[in-house]
Amino acid sequence: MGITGNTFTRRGFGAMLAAGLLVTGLGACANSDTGGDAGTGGDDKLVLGFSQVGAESGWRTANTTSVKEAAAEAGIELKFDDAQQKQENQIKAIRNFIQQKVDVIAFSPVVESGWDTVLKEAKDAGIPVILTDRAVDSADKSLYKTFLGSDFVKEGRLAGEWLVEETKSATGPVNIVELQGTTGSAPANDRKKGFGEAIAANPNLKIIASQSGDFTRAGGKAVMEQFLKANPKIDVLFAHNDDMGLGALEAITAAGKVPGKDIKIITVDAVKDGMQALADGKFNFIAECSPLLGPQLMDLAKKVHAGEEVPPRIETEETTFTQQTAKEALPTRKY
Ligand code: GZL
Repeated sequence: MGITGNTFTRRGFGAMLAAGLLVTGLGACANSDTGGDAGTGGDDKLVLGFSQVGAESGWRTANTTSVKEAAAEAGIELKFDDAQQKQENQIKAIRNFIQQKVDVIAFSPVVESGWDTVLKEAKDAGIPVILTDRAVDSADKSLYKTFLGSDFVKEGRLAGEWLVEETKSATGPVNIVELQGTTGSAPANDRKKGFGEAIAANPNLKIIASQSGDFTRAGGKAVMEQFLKANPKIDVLFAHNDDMGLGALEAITAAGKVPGKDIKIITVDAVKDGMQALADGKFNFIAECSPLLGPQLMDLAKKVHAGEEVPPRIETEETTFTQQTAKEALPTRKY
């Protein structure tokens, strides 16, 4: 049966893996003795291997909670791995899931490229793969069954469109600095694309600096400190997620500037801390990116395991928030 329903992080992974492989080996024999399908738990539970990006942001924490709670609710045995934002750890975890003969593999690819080899291994092992949250750039669409997540280009575009409207009466240059997400990741690539296309509508809007803060608060603070030192006139910050925006708040305040007024701040996600900053007037606009993918993922896992056809792409419903609508939404916010 293998490591049943336990979650394990990278730190304890080695010992757990050794123990797990031993138990799995025995379990596999037991499974083959019982004639059960490879990978199904002793009580015929669907076994889902999930490789998570890491724990880099409030969004990721909420996403992990959604996946774990939904697996428990669905009676699915979840094998969960935290890759600590390293692609090599995700590849190792996927290979471990293949070795354990799980029924379905799902993962949020930390970056878009470099997955074809391991996804081919899963396909050759007859294990269907579901992409959640982030996408891959594989040309071979047969390597995974479906993608469940957001339209990141749209999120960037909505952020840019708000700024175009907000600055339509500007008579001079509006200097923008951009905190990008993890280099090479789908959300970073696509949010940058959508935002850049939208602000082209107003020639006064100029991105004067753009650098990755890796989706973390510490990264956002460190890069914003550099931006502030190098650029005397910054009018707007576009951060690819709330957490980098929250880190940047510290740098902006330390530089004696008023966030939300001297420097307008636009972010993506709409997690609770970001919504609080928006309601408090420190942020100016947030494009939502829902982390609550767990229930849909479990439904998809059951369908692909049963061999049912599923749509190639399933996008989540999302909205945007201003300072006023954030105040209204906060009391009932789920994450
Ligand atoms: C987006 C997700 C991003 C979030 C960040 O779907 O991949 O990663 O926007 C998170 O907060 O770190």
